[in-house]
Amino acid sequence: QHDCQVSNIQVMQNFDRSRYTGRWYAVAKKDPVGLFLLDNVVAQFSVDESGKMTATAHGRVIILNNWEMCANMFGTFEDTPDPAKFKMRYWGAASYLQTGNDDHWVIDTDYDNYAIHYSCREVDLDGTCLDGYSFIFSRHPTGLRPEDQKIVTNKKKEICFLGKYRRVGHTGFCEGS
Ligand code: FEN
Repeated sequence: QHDCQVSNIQVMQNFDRSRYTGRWYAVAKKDPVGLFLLDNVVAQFSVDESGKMTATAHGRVIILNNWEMCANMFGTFEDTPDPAKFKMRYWGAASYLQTGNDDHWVIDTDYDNYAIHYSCREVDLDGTCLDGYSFIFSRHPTGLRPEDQKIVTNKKKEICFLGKYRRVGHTGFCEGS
């Protein structure tokens, strides 16, 4: 499972969505092609009374005329036969924000410290990912614990995104939004 085939990527076994709820700070991200969130990305996952997963996320964006904004995004998740693989519909609170329908896979998490998310938007003819994005999340705004860093590095390798991540800064720009 190191051939970079999207169909061979291993996801979290026995994913427990209720343990995944709450606040996650993005500490690193691999960007997709096109518009995205720049930094200050924080996600909040919930599970409603019927068991459906939903999430909100915010992050800094720069819109036309170099205007800095905080993008407030919403996502609803459709279950699939694999408990760690979802389809996510997302949209923004503001009309200029893009909407979409992406895969949302949880690659690995210990629920209490780190999580690795993966989304491939376009699979190439050879079965590898041509356009995708990924977030490394931490429960701690200060970043990953040293003991989680090697786990995360290994998973970045397995999903073939090693070397494609950028640190996500947290300056408080989106605090209270
Ligand atoms: C995720 C998990 C929690 C819920 C959600 C997530 C995904 C968020 C996405 C955000 C996309 C943002 C875009 C911004 C945009 C995985 C964290 C929902 C996929 C597309 C601009 C920038 C500049 C401009 C217009 C719009 O549209 N940005 O002029």
